[in-house]
Amino acid sequence: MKTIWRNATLATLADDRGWGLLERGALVCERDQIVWIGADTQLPEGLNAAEEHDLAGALLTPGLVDCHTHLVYAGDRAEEFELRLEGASYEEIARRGGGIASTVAATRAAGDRQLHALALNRARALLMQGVTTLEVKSGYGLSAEHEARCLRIARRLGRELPLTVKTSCLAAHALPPEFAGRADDYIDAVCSWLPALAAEGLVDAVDAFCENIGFTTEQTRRVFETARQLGLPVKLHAEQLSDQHGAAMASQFCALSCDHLEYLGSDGIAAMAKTGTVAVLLPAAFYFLREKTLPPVQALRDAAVPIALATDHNPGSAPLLAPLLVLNMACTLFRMTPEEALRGMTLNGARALGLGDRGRLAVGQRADFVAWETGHPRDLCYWIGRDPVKQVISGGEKVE
Ligand code: DI6
Ligand code: FE
Repeated sequence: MKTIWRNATLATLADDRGWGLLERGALVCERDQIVWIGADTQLPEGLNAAEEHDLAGALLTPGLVDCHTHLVYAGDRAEEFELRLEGASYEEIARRGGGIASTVAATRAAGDRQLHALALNRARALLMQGVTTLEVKSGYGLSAEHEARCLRIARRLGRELPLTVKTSCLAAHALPPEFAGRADDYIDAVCSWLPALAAEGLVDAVDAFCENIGFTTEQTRRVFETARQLGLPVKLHAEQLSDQHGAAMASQFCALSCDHLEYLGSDGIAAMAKTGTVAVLLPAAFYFLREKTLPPVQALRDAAVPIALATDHNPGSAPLLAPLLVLNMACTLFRMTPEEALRGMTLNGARALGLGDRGRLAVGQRADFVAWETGHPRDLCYWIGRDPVKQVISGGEKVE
């Protein structure tokens, strides 16, 4: 069954550079694939399409790929946000049971239905804003049982909503209270949980938080060795608050991506360039934590490291469900060009998830795209708080 989408300005991102603009363009889909793309006037005859949609001059881009989110959690940290503005330090808040630990406690205490409903609402909000591929991390369960529960919920989202969900196991996110003072024992435990989680099909990639306040490079390496034995790809929260040389270590495991990277040094950049590891930048966390050190965008460009962008949605450092705002922040805060920003949340976001079948409008690509009520793709990075989505199309079908 073929479907025609016509009378649109296509931003294909099909070439290495440029928007790949095609005015008065059209595309033809068969099931969940793009099978033809070109000028509206050149649509092949006798297509015998089941449906034809006139997009009335809308802009058409690839569906957005949000390649880094922590979507499954209960509770929020608004009180902590307020306390900090009233002068409380991060340590004081942690001593009162705040920080990641409070989200872990709230997540463990939440019922299955509630935890699922919360995540489903968040995923739906992203979908309605153009996200057709979504990565979801665990990392607020921090026990075999609770990590599995969070990953099962993430999987369910992909079955219940018309979007693709890729899961990452981030059990090595923080030290749970029952392992206080025993980080190495906790890493042993994480390594022992991974085979069963993988066998249940819950893990598309393994992630870790390599940081002063997270896990050391050596502890992270042990988690990655287990991932490698299981044939699972890895990604890493690296160099967010300090340079731990995590990106260089992760590159030894041919990591799909290294994420955050404000403190990334030249060793990490060279290593990532060699292995084709994607740099995932997260301007919302940079903004919310009021970071001062910028990620080395120009050095990443110079080394031809692909740059992706994501929301990093989480209750502690990025409580936002606004993908286009992230594009704007990447331009204003990181001085990325609008084209780099959109490529970052489409093509390069897909690469960060190991997906080569999406992120561009081209024959053979998955039929995930968004029709926007605007004339030029740079507009998506420019307006703040406007909702230009006209229609989301996922796997060749309209999202209602
Ligand atoms: N880096 C972050 O910014 C989030 N996790 C991480 O590894 C913060 C998570 C939180 O504060 O709940
Ligand atoms: Fe994160």
